[in-house]
Amino acid sequence: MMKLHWSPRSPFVRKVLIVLEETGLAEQVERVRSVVAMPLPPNEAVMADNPLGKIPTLTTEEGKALFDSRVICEYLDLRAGTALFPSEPSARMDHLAWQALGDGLTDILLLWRTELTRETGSWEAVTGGWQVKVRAAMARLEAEVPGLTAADFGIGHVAVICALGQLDFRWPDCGWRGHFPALANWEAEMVARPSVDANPVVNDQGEGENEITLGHLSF
Ligand SMILES: N[C@@H](CCC(=O)N[C@@H](CS)C(=O)NCC(=O)O)C(=O)O
Repeated sequence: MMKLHWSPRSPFVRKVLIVLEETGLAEQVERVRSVVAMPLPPNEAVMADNPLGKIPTLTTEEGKALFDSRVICEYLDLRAGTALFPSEPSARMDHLAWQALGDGLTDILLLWRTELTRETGSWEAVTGGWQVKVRAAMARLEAEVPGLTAADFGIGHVAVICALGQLDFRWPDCGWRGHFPALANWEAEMVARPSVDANPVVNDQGEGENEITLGHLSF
């Protein structure tokens, strides 16, 4: 069995879970619930497999530890012989670019949330910059919808879905759908896909903690 350090709250783990479903490899992975967060001391069990202490981290049957989500997803795609990372150069670059945009947006959302929980208050100059970048990233995604719609399902779609899922999870009232209607329609189609539907974000800890971020992100 492969082993996956995972959490049902993590957008980057969610990429791997969707890819496991798409590749038919889900049954070959033992999931280990691993709690990590930037303000917490590094998780020793994760550190034993990944010196960066981040999830997802996957260990193969041969004991090789793979990270990060991009590497794990490509490994699973290669192993299964699927084409979530297409080999045709133009389609491949499209998907890698969408993945970079989706992952980059997710990175900002995770950092922002961490900054908002800082006891001494958040660094307004930094969060102000993130606000501008999140708006710009969402506008770019709205413009990418025709391309996303025309392309075969792949890693780019997975990364963008997980970024939007993180936005909904931590900023449920930000109202992005009203500002980016094409993206909202596209996302509604994507969440009906069985691999995505089977892997929603689940908050298994921290009831009520969303209140921390309400009102800080707007479009
Ligand atoms: N680039 C990484 C990012 C992974 C990441 O940031 N994971 C978060 C959880 S969603 C994490 O492990 N945070 C704890 C930390 O950064 O110490 C990937 O694609 O897997």
